[in-house]
Amino acid sequence: MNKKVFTFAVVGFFVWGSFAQAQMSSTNFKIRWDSISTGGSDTASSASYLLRDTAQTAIAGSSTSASYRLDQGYRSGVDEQMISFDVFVQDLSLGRSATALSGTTVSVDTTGLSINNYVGLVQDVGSGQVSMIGKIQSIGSGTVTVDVWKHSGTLAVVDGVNDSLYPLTGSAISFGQLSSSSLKTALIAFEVTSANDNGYVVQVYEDGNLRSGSNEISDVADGSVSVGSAEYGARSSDTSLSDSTFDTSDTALTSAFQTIASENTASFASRNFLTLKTAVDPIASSGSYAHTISFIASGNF
Ligand SMILES: [Ca+2]
Ligand SMILES: [Ca+2]
Ligand SMILES: [Ca+2]
Repeated sequence: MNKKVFTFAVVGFFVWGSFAQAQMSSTNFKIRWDSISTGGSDTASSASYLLRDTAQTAIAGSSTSASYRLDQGYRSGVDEQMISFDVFVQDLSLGRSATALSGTTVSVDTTGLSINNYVGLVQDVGSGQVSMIGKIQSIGSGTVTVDVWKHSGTLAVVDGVNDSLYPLTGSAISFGQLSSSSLKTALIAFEVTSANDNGYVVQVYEDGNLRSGSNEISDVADGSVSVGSAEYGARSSDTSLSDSTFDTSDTALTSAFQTIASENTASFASRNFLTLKTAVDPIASSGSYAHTISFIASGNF
């Protein structure tokens, strides 16, 4: 049986802005504008522009003391953040067996885990796996509790057999050795906060096929990366994509931008993940296969 060594480099693009001042938020909600305008529009837009205009309130402007600054009036002083984007990569070397799941609490070895780490919980690791991601809110004795699970419509079930929790704290993915009798998977998660009224889109592209010299692992073409076939592709947790097939099929990564997640409204801490899948056949050439995947988040205007 041929064994193949695969390594991947994954590069995330980060877009940052400063947070708005005039807002109230908690863990569960954010009020983006919390005063009443005397006129204007929240959502004036054309094909190219978005404008939040207002007729000014009677008492408006800025006043300061030694310790405080007060900006009065509807949207006064707002330095609006438009979009933030973070990418979280599964560290395959730090997986640990998950033995039970109750709501958002997983029974697991907590060694090396920290509050605010993003984690992936994977039921039945391999070709039929069911995955979900969350952000650790608390750590107990042999348990971690996440804020909320994001999945692709199916909640993972943990029976303690072949179920694992992985920190999403990697920067590159190393699948290790592949064989024609199994396939390997890896999660790349991302979180977007977008103030755009029309939401955002996340796209992916590759710098070329998964390759070792002149040898390549074929892009999946039949909608499913299968054990024993030399195929490589990915599936998104976003199940309602209108302009790609990542929501319904294992889909090839290409050098063109392809949509893997989107929202059509302003979104706060919106999460999704891509599941990479790779398999080899018995006659594939041995080697160290690699490529680079890039992600970009853009606002919809
Ligand atoms: Ca299981
Ligand atoms: Ca490709
Ligand atoms: Ca196939």
